[in-house]
Amino acid sequence: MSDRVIQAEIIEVALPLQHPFTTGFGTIRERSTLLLKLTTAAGLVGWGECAALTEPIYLEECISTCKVILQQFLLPEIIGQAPSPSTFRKKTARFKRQNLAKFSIETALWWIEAARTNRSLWHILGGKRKKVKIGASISIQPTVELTLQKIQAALDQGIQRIKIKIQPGWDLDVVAAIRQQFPQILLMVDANSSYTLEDSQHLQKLDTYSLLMIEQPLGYDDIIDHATLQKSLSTRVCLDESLLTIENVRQAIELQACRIINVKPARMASLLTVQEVNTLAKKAQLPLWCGGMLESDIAKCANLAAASLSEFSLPADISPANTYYSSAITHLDRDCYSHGEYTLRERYLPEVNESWIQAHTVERITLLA
Ligand code: OSB
Ligand code: MG
Repeated sequence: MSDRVIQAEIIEVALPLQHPFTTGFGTIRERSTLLLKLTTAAGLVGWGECAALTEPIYLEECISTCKVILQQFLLPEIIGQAPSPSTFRKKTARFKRQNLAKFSIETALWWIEAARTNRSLWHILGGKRKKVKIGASISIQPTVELTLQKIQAALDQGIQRIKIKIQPGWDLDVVAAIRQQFPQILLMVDANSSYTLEDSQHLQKLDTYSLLMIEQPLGYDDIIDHATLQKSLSTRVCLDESLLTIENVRQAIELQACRIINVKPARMASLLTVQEVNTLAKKAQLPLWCGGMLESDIAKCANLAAASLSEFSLPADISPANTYYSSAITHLDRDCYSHGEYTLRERYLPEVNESWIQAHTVERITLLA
């Protein structure tokens, strides 16, 4: 690409979250997200999204730190230039982590390339899957009864895998109740780092419920204790928070710290890294699936691209917008979603509703070449 980026806009938008979302790391009451709009000299536009939450409770990045990192360090590397995603990854490798912020720019660069060639993000990434099945991620509810109702509602909408959030005090009883009412469903739990190795015996009790996996039970930056825990469980451990780089993934595989991986493209900083994870997972015969962060449609397009790769065999946390929000930025769901799955066409980029963005904007920062 020789078409230079001449303008970058960081747009903080308040997403219309319908219900608080409670997990082992805390409660998300309001969800803002950072959208990134890049414009080239030829007038092409690329959209990206930084999935950081308002507070640094999932990983260390949050909306306010990402604004600073984008303005001071990452965007100056591309403004006035025409980098490819791989040049961008190389140029910014010296900045430690900042994966969610980096990913927003990389997505926008892929988006520009998709717009230039009139293809979809998943098509330019080389994904072969034509359909992506989705699962539901059900946050910690006030009661078991409400959890059962939410699961029934998701199943009624064609969703084929249920994930519930667990934490100490909200685990065995709720799982037992779900299994009693829904003996056959694909069921998994996500602890978001709320246990320690001392809870091993307690977590072993989950082994009797035929769970698809237990996601991130231990420390958010741990691999070693997860390897110890995995040896004591028949349920597969899945890592999320701990895997930020291709080296993390290789080490987790070598240490047998997990038997499934939740790939969040934003957490890995790059769709190129996601491709590399796909290659490693294929060699190790480790199933992958695409996770989510309550993102808007912009990030969902990048996540769908990841989920189209060969090893992403399990349902994704890529929910239709109305699962969490009262309205959406594009018509992605109308165009591609039906009854528990997305259909991936070769030529499709959603049109971004800029008046929706305008109406939900909290702050807009413009950088010019
Ligand atoms: O751990 O997968 C997680 C949401 C925010 C932060 C972390 C996680 C989640 C979810 C929601 O589980 C998944 C989704 O976007 O549907
Ligand atoms: Mg998770």
